[in-house]
Amino acid sequence: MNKACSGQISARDVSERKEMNCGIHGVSFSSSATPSERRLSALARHLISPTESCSCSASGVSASITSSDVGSVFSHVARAPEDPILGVTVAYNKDSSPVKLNLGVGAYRTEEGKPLVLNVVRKAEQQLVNNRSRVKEYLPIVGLAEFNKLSAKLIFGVDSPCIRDNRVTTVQCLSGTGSLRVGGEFLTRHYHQRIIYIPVPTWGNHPKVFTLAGLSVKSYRYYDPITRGLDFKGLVEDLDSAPSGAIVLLHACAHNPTGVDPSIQQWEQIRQMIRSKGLLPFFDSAYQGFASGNLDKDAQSVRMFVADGGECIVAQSFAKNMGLYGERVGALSIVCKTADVAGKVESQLKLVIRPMYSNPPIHGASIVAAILRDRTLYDEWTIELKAMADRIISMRHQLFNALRDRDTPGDWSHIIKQIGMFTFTGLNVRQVSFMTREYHIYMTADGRISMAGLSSSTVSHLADAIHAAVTHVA
Ligand code: KET
Repeated sequence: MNKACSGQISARDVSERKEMNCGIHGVSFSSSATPSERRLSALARHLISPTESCSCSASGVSASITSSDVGSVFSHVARAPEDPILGVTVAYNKDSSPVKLNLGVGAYRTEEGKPLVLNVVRKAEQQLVNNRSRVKEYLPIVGLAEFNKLSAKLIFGVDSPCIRDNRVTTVQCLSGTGSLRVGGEFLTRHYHQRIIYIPVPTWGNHPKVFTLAGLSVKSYRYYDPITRGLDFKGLVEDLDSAPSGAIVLLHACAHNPTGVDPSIQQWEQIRQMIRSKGLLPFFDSAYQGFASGNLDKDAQSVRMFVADGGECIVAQSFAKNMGLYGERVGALSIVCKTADVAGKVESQLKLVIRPMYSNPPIHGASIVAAILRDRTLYDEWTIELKAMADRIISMRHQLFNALRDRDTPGDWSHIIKQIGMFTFTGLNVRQVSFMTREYHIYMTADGRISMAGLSSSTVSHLADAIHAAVTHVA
């Protein structure tokens, strides 16, 4: 079956396909095109991309017209493939096997394999319900003011110079994805350079979000599959040859999907290079607290770029670290040189948001604000967050030990070296589909597994599957 039809796209495919989908070759926009022309053109390419709009009937992906379609003005609409990450859950839900295991989406599960609502979230929600003075009025376009202030303090630090000098604007957005999209659209409208560099590999939605926001996506080397570590030399070379002013997307911590982060010394070198070349850093912070278990430590990369007085952009998500996935709560911060510029930037962010979704939802932001404002709840949150991070680390050790006990061919030490929610196993697309077919284990086709979906009772099943895959499938 065509991989694209199954929604399974490997890291290699992603890097090969970047030329088609991400504006690397031949699809760069001419600088004279208007933002809306660029967006429309990007959207058209996105929709007709040959690998994504295939017509193989075996997979049910077909543009052919059946009798019941006749007469519909939409009969020409081709069935789109499932999302490479969220589609894994769709396939998992259809599987009736009692041993099935979903290690696809990055969503935390308990030892019992159940989704977790943090205790502190339940307490905050109870407070909200008990408070009869709360109403359901629209929030302002930029969201809940207190949430914005507290989110900025969380990522930049309570004593951050950018907060003290009032030169950061923070707006509540629809989780991490919405923050990236609003940031992308703002840059398309108001920044002189439309090129954004994203790492290879990266979260699969990045190229789509930025392309549809009107930016032209290029890539920089990040991961070395041989060492299963950072390709620092490649990263430096690629950023060094980036045009002046180019935007650089950086994962603040717990890089997805590789689980490989630069060291502090490497971050410092990256910072110096970005500043000396006048590049614009755009941080995606979706896992603050999940890398080390410590919120401040996981914000260090971002804070280095704020401490030097330069400008940067940060998209924050509370999906993972507060377990608020479905509440869609996040924030976009733009750190500027002066308070005056920050004020003007905020006025333009409102013009991006208003026609997009008018204003953000109130509930999730109220939960976050209730937790961040109250010392006791905040402390409870950090304990629960650390427990989630620790359980994931324990899963890494259990899986590593299980493979060692089985004498599984290969070096699996990266399982315990990588950090954050995911292990980038190095399993290829054939081995992944073998594990799904034979063991009912679901994961993304690039070999990424969500360690948060694993528990002590399922480790041996996964280890058996990996062992069989590397032994029998090349
Ligand atoms: N950035 C990164 C790096 C990321 O991994 C995710 C989600 C997001 C942003 C967006 O999260 P949001 O829920 O919009 O706050 N990643 C997981 C879920 C997904 O793909 O939507 C994942 O990789 O499984």
